[in-house]
Amino acid sequence: MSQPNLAPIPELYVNADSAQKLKADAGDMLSWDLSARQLCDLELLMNGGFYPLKGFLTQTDYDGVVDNMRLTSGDLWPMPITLDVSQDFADKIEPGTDIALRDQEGVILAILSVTDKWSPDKKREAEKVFGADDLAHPAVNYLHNVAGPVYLGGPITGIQPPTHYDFRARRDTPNELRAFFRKMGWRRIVAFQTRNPLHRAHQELTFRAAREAQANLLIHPVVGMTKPGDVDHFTRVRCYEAVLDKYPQATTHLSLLNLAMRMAGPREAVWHGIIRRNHGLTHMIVGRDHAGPGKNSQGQDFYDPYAAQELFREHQADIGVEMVDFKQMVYVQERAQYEPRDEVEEGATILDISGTELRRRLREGLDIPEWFSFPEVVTQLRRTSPPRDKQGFTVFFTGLSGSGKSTIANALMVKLMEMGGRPVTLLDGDVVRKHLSSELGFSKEHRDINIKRIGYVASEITKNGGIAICAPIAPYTATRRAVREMVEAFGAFIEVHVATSVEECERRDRKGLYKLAREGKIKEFTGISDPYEIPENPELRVQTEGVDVDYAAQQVLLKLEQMGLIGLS
Ligand code: PPS
Repeated sequence: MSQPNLAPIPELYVNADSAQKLKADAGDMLSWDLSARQLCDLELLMNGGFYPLKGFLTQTDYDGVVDNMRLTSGDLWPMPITLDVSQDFADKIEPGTDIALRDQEGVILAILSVTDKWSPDKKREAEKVFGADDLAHPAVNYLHNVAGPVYLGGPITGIQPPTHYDFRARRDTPNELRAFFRKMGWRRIVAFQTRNPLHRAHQELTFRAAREAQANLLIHPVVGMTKPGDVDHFTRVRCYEAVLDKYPQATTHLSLLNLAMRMAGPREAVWHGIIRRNHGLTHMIVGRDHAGPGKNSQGQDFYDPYAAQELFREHQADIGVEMVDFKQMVYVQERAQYEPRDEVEEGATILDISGTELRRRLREGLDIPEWFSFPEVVTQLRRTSPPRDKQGFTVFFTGLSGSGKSTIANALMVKLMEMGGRPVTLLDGDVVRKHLSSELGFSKEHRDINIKRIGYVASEITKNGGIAICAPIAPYTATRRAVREMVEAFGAFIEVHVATSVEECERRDRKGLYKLAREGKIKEFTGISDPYEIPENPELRVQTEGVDVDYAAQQVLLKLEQMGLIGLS
């Protein structure tokens, strides 16, 4: 196991001449525009990273993977790699059809020869693969709220890899890495999988792990998709590059992996192992709570912290990669060095900074000591994480028509502008409908499009350090959640439920719309003839009955202050 066969691994690409011809043929085929996650999956399918898969899973392979992590061939494979599509698209496809798979710019990357089409039981997939049908799990949320309802399966013919403009020199296919290892004479190589910046403790533990295994080290961070809220990969790669210098020369290599993680803990660890074997690695570091998704909706861990190591150990022979135990390294003040926690005597002073504490210090611009991280890494993190009161954010008001959203939103906007510092944009329901969504009506589908447009604009404003104030009705929980995710990739999202009752809105009837709705002259009117799903956990709920607007706006300001988003500076 520890002497790898570094011969090339099969890829799914055709040669350049055939690719040219296929590309021309594919122009006439029905085509599917791949999502960001599907694009990551396709790249690893085509370049052999997902060997032995030859395409998106067929239904029988899918069933085997979901039930017992086995393909019909008997090979171990823990993660469903499926092509989810919309019902509309699926209705146009019959097994036997070839479809063109395109990237987000429309470039044809591959052809999928569809052999299978089915509507999966998503609840079963969630329970079996991710351990619970709980939306707090990012992959379960993706499964229910992002992925399409129908899966297409079949073999892939690869035409060209997706193009990456960033960090090209640091991206390697499995065969490129294998060639590199052959050239360098590396035969025992430990992989370190990560989605976080590396600090001194990580550098120490990876270095030790490689030395103990008498192996070289490959820092193999995921740059495809990681857990929502993670540090973006641009920042992380700059951090990894800074840490690379801290290893003895020519022992360690950095390569970026365009994987879309699922945060599936034990199954994910096994999957990561197989992917590393395909990249020519012999060992992999598996730590406590490997690829853990955090807490479930009951506030408990999704997986036992050692379940990933256990499952990996159980399948180690099939994976073909040896697990290297993760030694927790701690800083011992008396000796001013890192040591494995289990070797430190009682009474010694151990220093540590948790992830939460680190984020707090970055947010508040506080000191991050050199024993904890390398100054170059801290500089990079500070560049992308300015203190909270300098970051962009979105305040998202939701409530019935006439509940007072726009009035409070306007008051809030003026108060924030008075404070200065960041640009403020108000995306009011009526204004958005006039300028961005004038062609839309009030069906569920149209409302969702409208809200997602608002979410997109708000996320761009947030990304660029501004304040977006949104004030649509936004009656559906799932759509509000989708907007939250879009925004939270770049900054804070504060959902404010303006909780005026329908009776009170109707009594006020400022625009005379409730009267018309009662008379049936306006159809699908929220609260009267159309649903409004009350937010369960908004950051703030404001009452407007018997309260003046100034007070309501003040409550929002206090909340923003409490969250550190506005301050005295
Ligand atoms: S949604 O559901 O979020 O897309 O709605 P939104 O864009 O915020 O709606 C903006 C205003 O449209 C008026 N209006 C209606 N509201 C609800 N249902 C129906 N059928 C409807 N038809 C027109 C209403 O005045 C909303 O403005 P506000 O500011 O909420 O009173």
